[in-house]
Amino acid sequence: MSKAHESDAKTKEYLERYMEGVQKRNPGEPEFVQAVYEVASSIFPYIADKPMYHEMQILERMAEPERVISFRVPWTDDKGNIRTNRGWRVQFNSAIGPYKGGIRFHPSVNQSILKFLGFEQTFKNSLTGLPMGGGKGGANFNPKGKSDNEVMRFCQSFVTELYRHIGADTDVPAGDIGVGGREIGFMFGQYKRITNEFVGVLTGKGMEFGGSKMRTEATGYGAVFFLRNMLAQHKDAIDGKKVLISGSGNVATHAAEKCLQLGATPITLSDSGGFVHCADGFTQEQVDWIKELKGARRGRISEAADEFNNVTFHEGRPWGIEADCAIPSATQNEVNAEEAAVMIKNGVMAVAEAANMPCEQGAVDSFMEAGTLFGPAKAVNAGGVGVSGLEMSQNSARISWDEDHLRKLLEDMMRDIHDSCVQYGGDGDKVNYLQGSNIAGFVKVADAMLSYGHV
Ligand code: NDP
Ligand code: 2IT
Repeated sequence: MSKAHESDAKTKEYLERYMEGVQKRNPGEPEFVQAVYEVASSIFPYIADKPMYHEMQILERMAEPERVISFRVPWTDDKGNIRTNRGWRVQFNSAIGPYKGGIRFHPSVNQSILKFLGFEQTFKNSLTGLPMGGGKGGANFNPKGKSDNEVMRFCQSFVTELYRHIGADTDVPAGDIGVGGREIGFMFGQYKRITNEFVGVLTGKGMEFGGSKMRTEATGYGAVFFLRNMLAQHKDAIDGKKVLISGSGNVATHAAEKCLQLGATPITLSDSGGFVHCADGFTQEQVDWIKELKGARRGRISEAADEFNNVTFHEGRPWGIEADCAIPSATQNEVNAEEAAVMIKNGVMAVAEAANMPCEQGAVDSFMEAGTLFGPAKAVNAGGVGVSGLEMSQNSARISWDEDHLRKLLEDMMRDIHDSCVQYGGDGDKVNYLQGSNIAGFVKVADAMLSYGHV
């Protein structure tokens, strides 16, 4: 066996042994194990000749959250019934800054999902270049069908426990699925009331109380900037590309909007009931209508097909429609290996993950094997938390920057993240963004952990 083969075999053996340990220590947490595998499979080859990271057990420590807080959230519905949900905050890694990451309200939320999201967030936040650690929180609360007052009472009860664990220099939550401007307002109001402090403890706030311009748009816009940068790196352009988008929430609608601004054609959007297809490409007016439908009106995406003659509704997911690019923007594991094969066959040449871990491992493997340009979530959707970091800076300095300045900072940040991926993943015709983003995110956190000793 040659020296190179021997070392590859050893790396594979280390990875397998490591994953056995992760699996054993986290029973019943498949999403978390999936997220750790995705990162570890890039990092083990990278650290094969860097014994310090092994000796200091950096990857073992990184896969263990610093703290998981789980708590009861009692609230009263409009009929006077007492309801009980479970809330969590996973404070994953504070090596490079206060814990930072969103809060998700969805009936599917559990510890595995929040640990996967908190783990991913650690590397994503590192990629932004800003001093933010990784965290995530949420509750198995279903906001669908609840009145504004019910949502307010839930948010107040949630923060009545959460407030003691967060703080502007400790842990700064934001939105995620099911948590937008309305929920952040209720949570910030309750935090301020309990603590008697007006500080930047949450991001995604309203403009009247310390929010940042461009935060609402940042994730979707940033994802499309990243897609444009991937295409440009490979001597192609986004202009004229037909794009499949899933989801119809904050991320998906702003991704569609930025596609339109850059000359691309978004042809699908979806929700948990199915997808809508517009072969002509959605117009800005249609995207605005869908924003309102899925935002303030809290309706179903199928209603778009009733409203517009050139829009059709279909059950299932949009991945069977022919297109050039795809931006999955709904939720985790929404693209499987079979769907990836269909997309590849149909000519999809670039996939940018705007949701967190939307592609199953089998789908990721298929895209990598087929040579599809594949932008992983931690790089593609980092613009959201990136502008959250800028909201924290503005809050600390008690200033607010104008929209043009923030738009430029977002665009520059997405370019720098792209360049970091190229630096660590780019020795061939095609950049390996998976490897690039994992290694670039890892190095800063790992080196900070090395400096701290055994903590
Ligand atoms: P929203 O709550 O605004 O929208 C979520 C969208 O995804 C809705 O269309 C929803 O449909 C759909 N969806 C949610 N769960 C499922 C499911 N199980 N199956 C099918 N469709 C589903 O969330 P965001 O747009 O904020 O978040 C979307 C993704 O982007 C998530 O993965 C999130 O973690 C990620 N993300 C968000 C950031 C942000 O700044 N908001 C930043 C970085 C990543 P329905 O209405 O039927 O529930
Ligand atoms: O997944 C994510 O990066 C987010 N939901 C945004 C987190 C944030 O703190 O803005």
